[in-house]
Parts: sequence; structure tokens; C-alpha cells
Amino acid sequence: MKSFSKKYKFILISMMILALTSCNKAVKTGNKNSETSNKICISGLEKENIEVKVDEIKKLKKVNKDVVAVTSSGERNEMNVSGGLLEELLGKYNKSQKNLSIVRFIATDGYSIDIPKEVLENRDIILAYEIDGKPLFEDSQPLRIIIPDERAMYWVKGLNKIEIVENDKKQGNKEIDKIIIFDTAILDLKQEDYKYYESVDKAIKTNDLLTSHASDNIEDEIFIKAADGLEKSESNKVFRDAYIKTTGKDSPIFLSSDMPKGMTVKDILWFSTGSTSFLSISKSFEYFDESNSDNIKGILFKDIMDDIDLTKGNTYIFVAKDGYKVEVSSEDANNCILYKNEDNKVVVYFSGLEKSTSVKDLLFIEVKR
Ligand SMILES: Nc1nc2c(c(=O)[nH]1)N[C@H]1C(S)=C(S)[C@@H](COP(=O)(O)O)O[C@H]1N2
Ligand SMILES: [Mo]
Repeated sequence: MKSFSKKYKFILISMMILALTSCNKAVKTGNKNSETSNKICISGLEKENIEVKVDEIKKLKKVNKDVVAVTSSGERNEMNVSGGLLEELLGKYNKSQKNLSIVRFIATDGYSIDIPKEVLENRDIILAYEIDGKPLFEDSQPLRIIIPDERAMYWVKGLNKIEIVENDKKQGNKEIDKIIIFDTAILDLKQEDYKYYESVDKAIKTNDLLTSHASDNIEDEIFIKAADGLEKSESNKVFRDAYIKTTGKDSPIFLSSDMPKGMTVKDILWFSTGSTSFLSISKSFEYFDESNSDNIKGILFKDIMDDIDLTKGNTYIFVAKDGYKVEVSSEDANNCILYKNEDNKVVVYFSGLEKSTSVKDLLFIEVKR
């Protein structure tokens, strides 16, 4: 009996290793010389990892479409694509993309992108294996994601893995109850030299920022909004392994030398994880309309609250870097403005309240529960 169970265990473990490695092969980072992979890996369906052969995708109903890829710089690329629909593939596992909260596509070159719910609900997602009549062989993976009428940043080349997050498992949809002022928060962090094109700027590790200011409050997804209106979610892992450049061109910009360029996010206005949001005051001046209160020019805090969707409360607490804090009513919070003083410090100003309420070196604002 004992030897049987041992043998059984051995077989089981060997099978598990086999299953792992066979799926891992598809997940392996691209090597231009390696042979073409003939499968992709899907996680989040009934089993942890499911392998789907490219041949199976070619057996789906073939759709053919003229599409235009629009890049972030506004460049337009017309092409004719053929492939199968993700929706039909998911149907084989009794799933529909319309009920998923996030689908993440990962490529052999490390590129990854989250497809948001609105896109999943409204668009066809084509698993393309032919472009302009020719079969695809990008980076040893023959599939490209095409989402007609959505920007090219979603059109992942060399598709290797699909990660599926269902509605009920969704994280990161907590209410925001704390806004941390990015400009103040980075002052105490280590700033490294960061080479960016022809200049050397300063950058912080995102991990340093998160561990020192949101350590107990980090979810699997980070939501980023840029000053041009772009909204994007990123996995915690990818986010934490990268940098935010805090000075010079395009800053604050999320980037890393290990990350494909298309994954960088320029001109970050704010990003949120769990119930905490980090706000760039420098970018706020470019994004929000300027307000004037008793001849002080700044940004209306109400506009920030609306944009970030901060939870409503009766009392708001404004806290400085040195711990100095004031509590104000929602009415006062709705009317206050944030600005930068001559020392480049972030200050909150409440019209009609005594001078002692004006918090200098503002670090965060919290909704009192
Ligand atoms: N694998 C992979 N796919 C990718 C990218 C990438 O870096 N790697 N960049 C994306 C971005 S940001 C854009 S704009 C388009 C560019 O597509 P093109 O090279 O066909 O112009 O591909 C998208 N798909
Ligand atoms: Mo792009």
C-alpha cells in the first residue's frame, strides 16, 4: 500500500511538472531564433492553466476585417486582418468576455496590457493569425490581438498568454478615502539618476513609494490616469518593478528599462491602488482649470475630489509632512484650493478660516469615517 501511494505520488508530481513546463514553454520570453510556438496559455478559466493550440484558433469561425491601428502618437496604419474571435473561444469554456472584469494579454517580449470592462463589453476581440493575407510570425508567436476601433496599445503582438479576471474576483474597486500628494511624498524617497534620451533626470522606485505610503493597502491592480485623459490599469507586480521619473520631460512618467516602451505612461495625473490615490500637483496644474481664492491662484480641491471620485464624508483631514493636521467640514473642503508656494511646497488654503488652517507641505487628505 505504501509503495503504491509513493508511486502514485510520483506519477502525480511528474504529471504536474509536465503540465507546468508545457504551459511554461508557451509563456517563455521570446527568443527570435527559437522555433515558432504553436500554442498560447490561458489562466483563470476552470483550471489554473489551459493550453490552446493555434490550430484550435484557426478552427474558429474565420472573420476578416479592414482595420486601422492608431498609435499614441496619432500615427494611422491600415491593415486587413483575419482570425477567430476570443468570444467564441471563451464560449467553449462557458464564458463570455462581457462578464469578465479584466482580460490581460501578455506577449513574448514582456509587453502586457489590461483590457478594461468597457472594451470587453462593447468590442470584438480578434485573435488574428493573418495580416494583409500573410500568416504572422512575430517573436515566435503567430497571433496578434486586434480590437477594431480601439487604440493600437491594445493590439498585442506575439500573444503568449491570456489572464482572465472575473467580476466577483475583481479587486481594486474599493472606494478611495485617502489622497496622497505625490509631490510631497517623494521628497523623502531616494532619487536615482535616470537616463532619458539625451538628459539625466531623477526617478524613484515605485516600490519605495508604495511601501512607505500605502503598505497596508495595495491591491492586485493599479489604476493610472494620465493628463491626456488616458486611463490604464497595470498589475501590481509590473508596477512595483518599475520607476516613476519625477523630473524632466514627460514626468511623472511610469517606465523601466526592462519594460517594452509601449507600456510607459507619460504625464501621470494620479494613480490608485486599494483605497489610496496618489495625486501629482504639478500635473494637476496642467489638467484642471485654475481657480482664484482671495488672490491666491490654485486648483479647486472639489475638482480633484470629483476626478478621483473620493468618497464623500462630513469631515476631511488635511495632514502635513511633519504631522501637523487640520480637520474641516465638507463645505470647507469643497471650497479650498491647493497651490505651490514660492519654495515649491504644496499648500492648502481655506478662504474664511483662520491662517492656522493653511497646511503647508501637504502630504495627504483623508476622509474621516
Ligand atoms: N508584443 C508587443 N505588442 C505591442 C507592443 C509591444 O511593444 N510589444 N506595443 C503596442 C503599442 S503601444 C502600439 S502603438 C502598437 C504598435 O503597433 P505597430 O508596431 O504595428 O505599429 O503595438 C502594440 N502591441
Ligand atoms: Mo503605442
